Amino acid sequence: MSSPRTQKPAMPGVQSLLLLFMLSIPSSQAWSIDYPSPIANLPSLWTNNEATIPYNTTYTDGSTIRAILVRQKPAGFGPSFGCGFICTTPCNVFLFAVFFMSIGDPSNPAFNATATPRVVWTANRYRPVKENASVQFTKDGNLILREFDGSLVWSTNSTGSPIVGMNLAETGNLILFDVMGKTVWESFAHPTDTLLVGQSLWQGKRLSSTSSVANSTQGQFYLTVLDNGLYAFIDADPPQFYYQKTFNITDAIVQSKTNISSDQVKNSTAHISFLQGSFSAFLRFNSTDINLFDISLPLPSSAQFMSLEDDGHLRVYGWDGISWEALADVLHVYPDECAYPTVCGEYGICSQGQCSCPSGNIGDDLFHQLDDRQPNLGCSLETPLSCDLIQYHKLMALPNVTYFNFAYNWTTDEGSCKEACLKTCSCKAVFFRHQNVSNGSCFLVPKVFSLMNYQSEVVGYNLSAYVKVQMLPPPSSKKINATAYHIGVPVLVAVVCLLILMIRRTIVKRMEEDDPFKGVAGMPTRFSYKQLREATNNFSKKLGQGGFGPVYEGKLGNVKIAVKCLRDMGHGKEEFMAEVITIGSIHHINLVRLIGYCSDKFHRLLVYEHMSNGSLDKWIFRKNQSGSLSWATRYKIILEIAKGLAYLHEECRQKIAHLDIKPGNILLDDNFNAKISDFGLAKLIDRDQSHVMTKIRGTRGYLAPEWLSSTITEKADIYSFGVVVLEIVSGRKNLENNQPEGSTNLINTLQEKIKTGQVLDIVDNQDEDIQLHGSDMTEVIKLAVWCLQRDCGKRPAMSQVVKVLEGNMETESTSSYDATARDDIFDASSPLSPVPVSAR
Ligand SMILES: *[C@@H]1O[C@H](CO)[C@@H](O)[C@H](O)[C@H]1NC(C)=O
Ligand SMILES: *[C@@H]1O[C@H](CO)[C@@H](O)[C@H](O)[C@H]1NC(C)=O
Ligand SMILES: *[C@@H]1O[C@H](CO)[C@@H](O)[C@H](O)[C@H]1NC(C)=O
Ligand SMILES: *[C@@H]1O[C@H](CO)[C@@H](O)[C@H](O)[C@H]1NC(C)=O
Ligand SMILES: *[C@@H]1O[C@H](CO)[C@@H](O)[C@H](O)[C@H]1NC(C)=O
Ligand SMILES: *[C@@H]1O[C@H](CO)[C@@H](O)[C@H](O)[C@H]1NC(C)=O
Ligand SMILES: *[C@@H]1O[C@H](CO)[C@@H](O)[C@H](O)[C@H]1NC(C)=O
Ligand SMILES: *[C@@H]1O[C@H](CO)[C@@H](O)[C@H](O)[C@H]1NC(C)=O
Ligand SMILES: *[C@@H]1O[C@H](CO)[C@@H](O)[C@H](O)[C@H]1NC(C)=O
Ligand SMILES: *[C@@H]1O[C@H](CO)[C@@H](O)[C@H](O)[C@H]1NC(C)=O
Ligand SMILES: *[C@@H]1O[C@H](CO)[C@@H](O)[C@H](O)[C@H]1NC(C)=O
Ligand SMILES: CC(=O)N[C@H]1CO[C@H](CO)[C@@H](O)[C@@H]1O
Repeated sequence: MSSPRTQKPAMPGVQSLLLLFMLSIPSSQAWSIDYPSPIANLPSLWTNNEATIPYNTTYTDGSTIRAILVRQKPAGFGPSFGCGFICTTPCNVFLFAVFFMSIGDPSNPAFNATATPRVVWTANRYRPVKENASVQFTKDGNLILREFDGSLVWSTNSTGSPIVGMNLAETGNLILFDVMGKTVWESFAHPTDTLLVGQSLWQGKRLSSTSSVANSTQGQFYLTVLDNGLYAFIDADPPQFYYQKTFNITDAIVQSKTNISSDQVKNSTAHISFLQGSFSAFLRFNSTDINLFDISLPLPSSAQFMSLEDDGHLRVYGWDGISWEALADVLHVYPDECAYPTVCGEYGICSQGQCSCPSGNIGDDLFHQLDDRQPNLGCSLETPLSCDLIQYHKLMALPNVTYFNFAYNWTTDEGSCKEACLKTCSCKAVFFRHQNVSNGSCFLVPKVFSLMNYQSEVVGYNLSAYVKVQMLPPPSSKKINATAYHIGVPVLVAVVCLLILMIRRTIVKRMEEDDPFKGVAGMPTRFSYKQLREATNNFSKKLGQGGFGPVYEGKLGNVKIAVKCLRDMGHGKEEFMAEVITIGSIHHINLVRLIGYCSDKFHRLLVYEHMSNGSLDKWIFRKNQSGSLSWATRYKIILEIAKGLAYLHEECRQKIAHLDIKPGNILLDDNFNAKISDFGLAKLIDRDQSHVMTKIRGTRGYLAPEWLSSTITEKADIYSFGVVVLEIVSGRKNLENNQPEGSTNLINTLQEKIKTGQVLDIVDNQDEDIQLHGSDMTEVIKLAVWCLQRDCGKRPAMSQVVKVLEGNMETESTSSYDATARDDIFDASSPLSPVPVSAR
């Protein structure tokens, strides 16, 4: 069946004729679908699923609507309004909304499924709901949205006269009305990011952009009516406006030929209305509106809406019969397109639509682009501003640069203006607009959005712009020089000696700064932060998130590297260097090699060799069998971990306890050789002067029992090694991430199996290797149990473990398998309030 709505009218005249024709047909005859009525009466409950809301349609882009009210327009004559639940792909969360939609029978080829619905009002933009959420129109006359579990998400909270019905008006306004038909609540009074024709924005209310096209959450822009004008702001602390159109109330009163006292003006409220062909501001007093200004808009030929978008533009869209077309950009920001706060990102300078980063005389390297391929994402300071180093803040002049708007409130001279910024840590940039030779207006900016290029001849004023940058303290001994003047001669001799010492130290230090290991073979190389940023392509590919900070993949020449960015560094540079020397001097085939490091005022990074097969946990906890490791490989990995640990514990010049042995810290190279990573870092991070561990460190599930009470030694690693061995053999985690308190962990399970003599039950029983290697597995489990002894004195040394694994020694026969599960050190009753720093 072909229906008239498939025809596209050639001329507007024909269209209106057709419209009349269509409207004269009873809808039940023209369409086979029963659309919901635009009016609902009390009481009603709708649950968000297809069974209870039968009018559902899925569009080509995957968005789905479930409408509870529909204000119908015949297909082909502009979109209809719907009210109900709507989702976009992948459709796991819904908004309760009013939307424009194309209607029709989805199974009918004439229905245009590519015409995606457009949301114009949302109840729950902050908190989308799931399938089976409900919307209820209650007896006391409220509209309430509840999540599927019954929790309250949103309510109209209307009070006053009891409500009897709900109507979706022709304008798209969702209305709750009382028995007299009077409006008690309306969606038009609570706009989100969109205004419809006939809708107003009242003084004090905001029209807020969405975060992005795909994310309905409130974004950073808002349009608002204040008592003196219409403003558009970008949210910051404090918000900065980028558009302003002030009211001339005196003039408006004169124009309106009314007699209003200044008292009445104070009592009045301003609003701006989206009308047919204009965006007009009014002052309302005593239920009369007087016109303040009009911004003219294209006259509507079909449906229109106005939306504050995620780029800060306020645009009008019109329906052209097939899709929405942008008709007007309502805010005429001065001087041009560049005057929007995010057009070039933070610190980006916009010039005729092109973005660049500030560069000045102080040095060319003070800013870098966040993404070389997307200059409009903005720029970031090479060295972040630090309030602790405020004495090294400098202002970098930006010639021919201006800002999108100014809220000047201070007249002074340029020097005082700059000084005020330098003295205030929160000031990030300063603009000075020259008025006469000596004076001008000063504007301090606490957060720098996009900047823009300008020509003073064009804008008609002269401006000086500066952005604040961070310089680094120079390594010098000036302070001592200065004090020497004020001290007597005898003291002077001492001071001179001291000075010589200091200078020597400084020279030595400067050499160290350069590269303490320069020319020492096998020692880690020093890199600059910039080099590593480039090597990692601006830290774009994250390999993982370790307990000490994130790890990124990088490339030095053709060699792949892994760069670990250490965070929470409580230490000074010298301690860091000392530890880097220690770690860098350790070489063993089963330890991940440290290639280099970076240390400056703000960054501590370590550069390691790249291990192509990633960490062991990805291999042993695989759910599917494909790609799982053979028994031979697993055995080899266990032996290699043991060798690496034996080296750290017994063969290094300085004994090193790892303190976070777990599969995530065992890395595999392309031949599945195992290497231990992160060794030496526990000490680096939080051992204080007295060499006592200040926090529980390590990972839940791998912690030895003595963490609660006694001194921590390398024996804690042996316990963790025991856990890792069990995990490798069983293919199971000792403690699952979200395992509830008190449920059985792997060690407890093992203890029970030992009692019944069925140790091999813990081995993944789908594993075919078990038939072939059962006795080897039993031996390895026995070894693990030896390592898991509660009494750390009873655990073997790592060298003994290696001997057992190489077949040169027997596992010491423990009288009982006294393995112990130490989940209880995380009990709430525990006196230590442990913070497992790297728990994942
Ligand atoms: C359906 O809409 C799309 C764009 O939204 C348009 O390209 C297409 O021509 C329309 N189809 C019909 C039959 O109107
Ligand atoms: C929604 O509720 C219906 C009826 O109670 C139930 O059959 C369905 O499984 C629920 N859907 C979800 C996703 O919970
Ligand atoms: C309605 O009232 C509840 C509880 O008093 C409150 O949490 C909620 O923010 C209110 N909702 C609106 C839209 O004002
Ligand atoms: C939506 O944006 C908000 C705020 O910008 C953000 O917190 C949230 O994670 C985003 N949601 C999605 C699904 O991207
Ligand atoms: C308001 O308009 C009148 C006449 O157009 C003008 O004289 C006056 O300066 C204006 N006031 C403001 C505050 O702009
Ligand atoms: C306006 O009102 C004042 C008193 O409020 C009165 O003196 C004056 O004559 C009135 N003017 C006109 C034009 O009505
Ligand atoms: C201001 O408005 C309030 C209520 O809206 C009214 O009671 C009051 O008399 C008004 N004042 C003036 C000066 O109009
Ligand atoms: C408000 O308007 C009404 C009728 O338009 C009028 O009778 C009344 O005097 C007005 N009040 C004020 C304070 O202007
Ligand atoms: C100028 O405005 C800023 C922020 O609004 C405020 O902190 C500052 O005190 C003002 N300065 C003067 C001189 O009013
Ligand atoms: C500059 O302007 C300020 C006021 O804006 C005034 O006080 C001062 O005298 C002027 N200086 C000169 C040199 O004109
Ligand atoms: C600034 O603009 C002027 C012309 O308006 C030009 O002569 C000058 O070279 C520009 N300065 C810089 C640093 O671009
Ligand atoms: C109008 C519409 O498409 N209704 C559908 C809603 O979902 C049910 C169940 O999937 C369908 O049977 C209806 O045809």
